[in-house]
This record gives sequence, structure tokens and C-alpha cells, in this order.
Amino acid sequence: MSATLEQKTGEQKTGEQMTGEAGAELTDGFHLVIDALKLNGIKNIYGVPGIPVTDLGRLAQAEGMRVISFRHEQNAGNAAAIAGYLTKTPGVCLTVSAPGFLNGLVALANATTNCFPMILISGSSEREIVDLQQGDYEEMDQLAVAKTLCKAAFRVLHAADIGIGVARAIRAAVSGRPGGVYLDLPGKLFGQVMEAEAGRRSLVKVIDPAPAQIPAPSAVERALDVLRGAKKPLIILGKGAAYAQADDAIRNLVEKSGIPYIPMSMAKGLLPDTHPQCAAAARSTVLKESDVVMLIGARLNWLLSHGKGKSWGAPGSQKFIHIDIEPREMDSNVEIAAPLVGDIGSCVGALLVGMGSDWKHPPETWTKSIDDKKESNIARMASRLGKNSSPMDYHSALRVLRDVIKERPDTILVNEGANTLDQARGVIDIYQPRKRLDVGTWGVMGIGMGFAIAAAVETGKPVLAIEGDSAFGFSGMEVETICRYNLPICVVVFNNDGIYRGDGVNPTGGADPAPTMFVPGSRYDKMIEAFGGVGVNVTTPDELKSAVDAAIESGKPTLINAVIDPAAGSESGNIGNLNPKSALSKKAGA
Ligand code: OXT
Ligand code: ADP
Ligand code: MG
Repeated sequence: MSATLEQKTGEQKTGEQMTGEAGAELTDGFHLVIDALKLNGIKNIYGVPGIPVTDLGRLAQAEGMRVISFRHEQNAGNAAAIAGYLTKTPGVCLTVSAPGFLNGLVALANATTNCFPMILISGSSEREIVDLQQGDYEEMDQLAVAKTLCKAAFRVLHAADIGIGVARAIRAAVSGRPGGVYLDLPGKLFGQVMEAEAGRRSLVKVIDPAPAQIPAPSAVERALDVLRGAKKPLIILGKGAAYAQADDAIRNLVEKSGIPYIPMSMAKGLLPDTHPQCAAAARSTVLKESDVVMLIGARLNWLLSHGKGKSWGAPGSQKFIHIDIEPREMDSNVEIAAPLVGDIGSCVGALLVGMGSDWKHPPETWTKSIDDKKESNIARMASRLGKNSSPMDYHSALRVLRDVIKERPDTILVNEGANTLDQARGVIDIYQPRKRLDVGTWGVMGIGMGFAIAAAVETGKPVLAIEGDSAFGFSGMEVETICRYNLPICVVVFNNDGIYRGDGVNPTGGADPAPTMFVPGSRYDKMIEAFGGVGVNVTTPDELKSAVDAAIESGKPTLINAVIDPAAGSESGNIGNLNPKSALSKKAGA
């Protein structure tokens, strides 16, 4: 979009721009940023308005972009990050300078850690003042701060460079291993004026932003050789595999090979969790007993006990094949016998060709031993799920939510908390790719509402957010955002009065509650009612099921306060082993 020179004030023009002929069509920094984003297929902006980006949001809306305004930049940043994960196009988060920028940084760092493509665009103060530390409004050297927390960081000083700046940010976010990118736009840039035609020519449509990375034929052959020699092979699917959107190829590889697989949490649903080759319910057995493990878009980080130690087989007894786009990921924790570097679609495609038509499935002794273990774990889980405890425990509440997802498999599940996370991951089967979004690599609380909002905005699908009461608190104010945009999101708060458990005691007997406790009997459902949404308080599985069904049926913003037994959880959920304990300090009741 553009204006004529007469419509612009002299204030906004640089000397160079003044040379434009009177009456010539003009554009400015605001419009160039919007045009550059739109040219590259970015349709939505998640952010918080304020100086100097208020007009950027307004004008973006006027130019047909969807601008979702949040209550806090961290949530907007999380929304942008998961939008990037779901669409393979970088999600954009827009913030004001220093404090807004800093609020967005947790999400930027988290996106980078999780390999989600996003661009944090922040307005900033003028370089001349920042560099002399003269105390500008919200002064900060944002570029320097951002650099350590993201994959790439750029600053644009001239309107004519906006096209290149946005192009560089997009390519950096999605090419190779995806991640977070910071784009610093000083306030003065937005008002810079230039001739519209020159502005249009300065824009860059990024061609092939994430080029296929074809694996070397020798690396494919090596991987197949290792796989052929396996007696107890295992495939581990990670969220990189879900991100890659090579769903059919991955399914073909799993089924053609006959190899049992486990999905990391966000890879659940890449193949339905009910698939006969899914060994999630025999996780410990397959990690320990497999002889060849093929990782597809999953890192051997803490979530896989670094590929060694007591969760795994004896040292030297297991060989790893690792498919990843990032060569430096190889050998990060253990030796990789067959590194297969490339994009997952190309690598899996090449393996399928190399396997030919007479690939032998693994020995039945292996698959049978897994099935036996699965059966016993599933029976153990069934007995927990069968109970109708009052007040509800995690399993009785999750049983009905499991049924909801089974009945409506295109619902996107967002999940955070400790017990609320770990139990839901085990109980709720996912049937379609990219339908489970959670705390990811860092186990970070606070992704809930941002992820839920972007999932609804980007896909138009119903969203069910299952939240611990603590987890919800990190982004809870965004229920207003959910109501404002009338999004089809049903939030279920598992309210056990606290972090992990709601029965903590102050060991001194003093008036302050224990650090892990919240106000007992809180009614989170009342929060959404304040903004015109539907609030429901439930105490039984039946009430929970009808409330969720009604929410998803109606598409109305809904928050269900599900009352959970304060004594049902365990400290840190399934990862209590990571929680250091003092042998000296006084505990309640000790
Ligand atoms: O094979 P075995 O026999 O071992 O059995 C396994 C499976 O085979 C079996 N299984 C099944 N059986 C039957 N059927 C099915 N379908 C099935 N599926 C599996 O079950 C067992 C277990 O399986 P699982 O879960 O796959 O395996 P395991 O061993 O647990 O896997 C290991 C891990 C590491 C992969 C897994 O545990 C995992 O992914 N964990 C992620 C944990 C995580 O990230 N947690 C979040 C962080 S906790 C903590 O940090 C919290 N904080 C601090 C904080 C954070 N995080 N962030 C910020 C910004 N500030 C502070 C806080 C504040 S959590 C938290 C809030 C907590 O309170 P809330 O109120 O929100 O929540 P509540 O706890 O509910 O109160
Ligand atoms: P999880 O937590 O599910 O185990 P991780 O986040 O640890 O998954 O690992 C994801 C991996 O996927 C990263 O190492 C990343 O480099 C890789 N990855 C992401 N996208 C692709 C892709 N298109 N092709 C290949 N590897 C990818
Ligand atoms: Mg809790």
C-alpha cells in the first residue's frame, strides 16, 4: 500500500526520500514490513501492541492480515512458535521495545530449543541513543541480548532493506534445523518513506525457503546395513518427524519394516497410538532390550536418558541410526553407527527405495515379547482407568478425555502440568499427526493458552487444553483473548489445589501456605465467565464428559474447573528422579 508525497509529513522523510518526485506514489517502513510478510505467505501476527509498533498492528489488520492481540508477549510468542511448528512457515510475534521484547524472549528461546520456526519482531529505540546509553524510552541493546537465545538475529536500519531483512529472517527460521529468529526494527524505520515502485522492487519472495537435504547414498546404504543386521530393532519417532510432514512416507517405513516404534510425546498420532507396532506401552522394555535403534527427528537428550545408563542396554550392546537434518546432532551423547543427515522426507524416502520389496520383518520372538509387556501394562492401566474415585483422581478424569479424543480425533490436544502432563500423555491416545502439543524439550510451563490460541487460529480445528492448575496460571489471563476472538477452545483445569499435590503443609505451623500450595477450592471456571465465556465446575467423570462434549459441540470458549483429589499426584510427576532433595532440611511431618 502506498500514499502520495503530499500525504506525508516532512518529519517522516529522510533526505534521500525527499528526492522522490512530487506526486510519485510512496510507501513507508510500516507498509514494507507488512508487504514483505504477506509476499512470503505469512497471514497472521501474534503480539502485544504499543510504542513503536501500534500502527504496524493496525495497518497489518487493514491490509488483511489476522492480528491476534494478547495480554502478555510470552503467550503471543508461544503462539507464534507453535504456528510455525504446525504450518512449517515461521510464526510471527510482534512486541514493543525492551520489556515487551524481554517478555517475548522466553518463547523465542523455547522455540529455538524445540526447533520451531518463529520470528520475534520487536520495535526498538534509535541506535544513536542506545549506543551512547543516553536513556531513551525503553532503551536496550536488544539485538545483543537476543543473539545468544536464538538461531539468528538481524536489525534493519533502512526501509529499502526491509525486504532483505524479512527474507533473511524467514530463511534462517525454516531452513536446516528450524528455530527462532529475532528481527530488530527501530522505531524510526517505520516512518521512513520511499517511492512505492522502488519499495516493491526491494521486497524478496523467498524461493524454496527450506530446501530438501538429500542424504548421501552411502549413508543410506550404511543405515540399511545396520538395520538388516538387527534382531531387536526399534524406531523412535520425535517431533522433528511430525514437523517434517512426511506422514505417509514415515507410515510406509514403519509398516514395510515391521519394526516396533515409540513416539516421543509430540510425535504421538504420527501413526495412530493404537497401531499394532506402537510400543509406547512397553517403553522401558524396548529401550533396554533393543539392539538397533533408529531415531527419526528425535534427539538423544534427557527425554531419552541421553541414550545410555540404566534405562538402556549394556554399553556397546546397542547401535544407533540417527536421521536428522542437523549434522552436529550426531554423536551428541553416544556413538552413532549410521548417521543419516538430511531432511526426514528425503531420508525416509531413500530408505524405502533401498529396502526393496523383500524386506524381512524382525523376528517374532522380539515383537511377541513387546506385545506381552504391552498387554500387562495396558491391563494395569485399565484397572486404574476403571475406577470412579470421588473426588476424581487423574485417571478417572483422563478416561473421559481419552474418549473425547477417540470420538473426535481431529481435536488438537494441548497439555501442560506435571502429573496432568505425564498421566495424560500415557492415557490419551492420539490418532492423527500434530494433534498433541505440549511442554516439549524444556518441560516449560506457560505454553498452554498461546499454543491453544494459535492451534485454533491456524487450523480452525477444535482445541482441548488439559492444564494443571499451576501450569494454567502461567498464561491464564489469555482466556480473555480466547473469548475476544471467540475461539473454539475448551480448557480443562485439573485443579488439585497446587503444584504436584494440594496437600502441602508449612512445617513451621505458620500462617503462610506451603510453597507448592494454591488457594484450596479455587474456581477457575469463574475466570472465563468474566469475559462472556462458558465456565463449568465438575466433580465427577460424567460431569466432565458432558461439559467437554458440550464445549466442543458448540465451539464456544469454555473453561472447566475439574476438581482433582489434592493427594492424587506425585512430586514432579514421572520425573521425580530429577528433583534434588536435601538430606538436611526439615520437611512437613518429618
Ligand atoms: O514401560 P514401563 O513399564 O516403564 O511403563 C511406561 C510405559 O510403558 C507405560 N505406558 C502405558 N501403559 C499402558 N497404556 C499406555 N497407553 C501407556 N503408555 C505408556 O507407562 C509408563 C510411563 O510411560 P511414559 O510416560 O512414556 O514413560 P516415562 O518413563 O515417564 O518417560 C520418560 C519421559 C522423560 C520421556 C517422560 O516422563 C516425559 O516426557 N516427561 C516430561 C516431563 C516434563 O516435561 N514435565 C514438566 C516439567 S515438571 C516441573 O518442572 C514443573 N514446574 C516447574 C516449572 C516449569 N516446568 N516451568 C517453568 C517456566 N517454571 C516452573 C511446575 C511449576 S511442573 C510445574 C507445575 C505442576 O503443577 P500443575 O498443577 O500444573 O500440575 P499437577 O502436577 O497436575 O499438579
Ligand atoms: P523430541 O523432543 O520429540 O524427541 P527433538 O526436539 O528432541 O524431538 O528433536 C527434533 C529433531 O528433529 C531435531 O534434532 C531437529 O534437528 C530435527 N528436525 C526437525 N525438522 C527436521 C526435518 N525436516 N528433517 C530432519 N530433521 C528434522
Ligand atoms: Mg496442580
